[in-house]
Amino acid sequence: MGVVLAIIASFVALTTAIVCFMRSRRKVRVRAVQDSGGYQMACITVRGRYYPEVVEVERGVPTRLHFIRDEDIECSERVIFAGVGVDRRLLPFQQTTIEFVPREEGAFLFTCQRGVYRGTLVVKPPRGGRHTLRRSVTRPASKERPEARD
Ligand SMILES: [Cu+2]
Repeated sequence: MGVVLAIIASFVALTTAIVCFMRSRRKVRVRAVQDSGGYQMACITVRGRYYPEVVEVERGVPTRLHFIRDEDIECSERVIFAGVGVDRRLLPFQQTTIEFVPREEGAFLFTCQRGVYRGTLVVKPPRGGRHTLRRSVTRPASKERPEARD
């Protein structure tokens, strides 16, 4: 009986450990928001890592990423967006704004100079573009035949 309880207890402990580990590995993802100047913007805190780690932006929209470097360890001195052609110095305990226009869709890694801190810039299709076009094409057809699936 004691052995069975011990097995159950260790199973529960192991499951809890796995769940905690998975949770800690889960990446925090945000979508850039529109600022008053017509830019899409997101704030990224730099302290031991990038937070959030995944930033979604829309292709073709001028972008401002505000990096708030909340530390002075050498590791996070630069942020490099290899796919976007951005390499910038981040001053300690200050906000550095990086501006660019994402031209290509896809996922682009951004890292510190040694690749220890890693984030992902996800460039998505413009919201008004492709979707609107697709909808305007399918709408008249589905009106004629309401039972048709699109
Ligand atoms: Cu580093």
